Amino acid sequence: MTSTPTLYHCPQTRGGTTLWMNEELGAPCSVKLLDIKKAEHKASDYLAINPMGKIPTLVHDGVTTTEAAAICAYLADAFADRGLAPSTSDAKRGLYYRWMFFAPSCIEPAMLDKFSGSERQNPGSAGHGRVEDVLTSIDHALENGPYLLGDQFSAADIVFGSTLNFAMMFGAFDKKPLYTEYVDRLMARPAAKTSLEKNAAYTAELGWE
Ligand SMILES: N[C@@H](CCC(=O)N[C@@H](CS)C(=O)NCC(=O)O)C(=O)O
Repeated sequence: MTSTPTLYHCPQTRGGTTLWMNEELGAPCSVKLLDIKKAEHKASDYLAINPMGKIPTLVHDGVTTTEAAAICAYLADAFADRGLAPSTSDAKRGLYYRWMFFAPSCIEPAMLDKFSGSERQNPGSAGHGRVEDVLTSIDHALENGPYLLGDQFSAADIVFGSTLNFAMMFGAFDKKPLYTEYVDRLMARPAAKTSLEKNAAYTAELGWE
């Protein structure tokens, strides 16, 4: 590790997932706050590193990583001594990747389908298929808890849990006890609480309240 990673963040965005990840690691990243309400994420200097103009973004040693799941996966490996990812020689690494990437590739689009109330014309051609199959898969992921990897908490829980939490918070998915108990377990973690407190402080700093 040759330099401090910079995490571009804004409260009330998916940046909350990566802020929580940063806290689980002992806050090794320098957080750079962007005000989405002032369109700072669409300024030319930010678009130069992330042409999507979206938050979060991580810059480390001159390399830019975008996508909350990719940032969490990258940070888990960059700070491997914190034990938030199974090692590359551990077969559980497959399970870790599976649920880490299931969140943005299946849970998120299923959540959007539920929001829009629109069924896919051809679920076979959509990567996330049918919403009911995504929900069945979430049950399958959680049934051998307390975490996705059993007893081992990992960065996959941060990504998967944050996405599931959003889906319930915004009313896309029903608050089934299996889901709420899992999310409550995650949110009780000291790092999750600290990230929420920091987000509240950032919100005040931006003058949003
Ligand atoms: N695929 C991205 C999505 C990031 C994203 O959509 N961020 C939203 C906030 S939650 C954003 O920056 N929206 C501002 C915009 O698109 O103008 C990820 O997973 O990180």
